[in-house]
Amino acid sequence: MVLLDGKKTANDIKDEITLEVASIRKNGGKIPHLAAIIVGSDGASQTYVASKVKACERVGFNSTLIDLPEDITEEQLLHEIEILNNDTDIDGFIVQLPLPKHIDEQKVLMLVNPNKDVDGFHPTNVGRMTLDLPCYLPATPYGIMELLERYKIETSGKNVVVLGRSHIVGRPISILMSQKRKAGNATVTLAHSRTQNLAEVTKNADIIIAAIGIPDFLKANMVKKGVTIIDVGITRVKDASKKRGYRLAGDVDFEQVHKKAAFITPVPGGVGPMTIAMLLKNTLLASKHN
Ligand code: L34
Repeated sequence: MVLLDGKKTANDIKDEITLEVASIRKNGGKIPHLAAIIVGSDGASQTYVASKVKACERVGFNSTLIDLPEDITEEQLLHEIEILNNDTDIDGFIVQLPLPKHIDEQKVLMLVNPNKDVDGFHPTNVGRMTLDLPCYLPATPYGIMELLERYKIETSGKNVVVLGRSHIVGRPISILMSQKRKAGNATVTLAHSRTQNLAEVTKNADIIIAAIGIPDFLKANMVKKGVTIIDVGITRVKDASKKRGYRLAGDVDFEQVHKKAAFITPVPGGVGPMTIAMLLKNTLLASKHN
């Protein structure tokens, strides 16, 4: 079993970006600038956004954090987005999800200028991705592709089963891995809550990407020997024995499944750090284009 070390791979990518930023700086170019909007005080979201800001500092990017209260109106949030769209120093920005229930997520994401949409969530970028056109790829799927590529895991002609059809992971990764591209050319099955005989489907998979948000869902009897496992799940589960009062649980029962896997990502230290590294990559791209 080989552990797919997302933390190390993300650090390698950050080192590559750091070198590029140093050379941009030396040549008097524009320093990439990422902005992040966070609404409310959800603990996990605060942690992820703080990591994004810290990652910017590490590679030498400028960053701006816009921390808005839970009860902000949709109109006020839309106004903040317009400000970022019009700020010529900001190369790219994200609106951390989820948003409070009273705010229409699609309305918010659709207002983001597609050229600054480094999360790749705007319909223009989703459409361009689907049509194999240049675009910003959503960071988590992009991170998964990069991890598969850097560990030289064969995907061409392989059976890939994606668990979950979310807009930010399941749907886009199923599209990307079916495309003619690096870490692509796979035969993809997108399984979800209505899938029947799921264990039969997953047992046939060479690669399983689990992104449903149910702790320890994937068990050893659902996979074949030699499978590659990408665990996207990251749920905070109450655990009184931990200092923080919770543990981080993936969608995969790691203790069982790792014994049958050829490659597997840990949680934490797998897909999470890759998400952040690829956001930086998109921001660098944006700063070159804009
Ligand atoms: N707009 N919303 C927008 N863009 C995104 O790309 C995200 N996502 C997901 C949630 N909402 C979003 C993230 O940033 C998930 N996500 C994310 C980012 C980083 C990490 C996990 C999820 C991460 O750093 N995980 C660490 C552990 C962090 C902890 O201690 O909680 C890990 O090692 O997995």
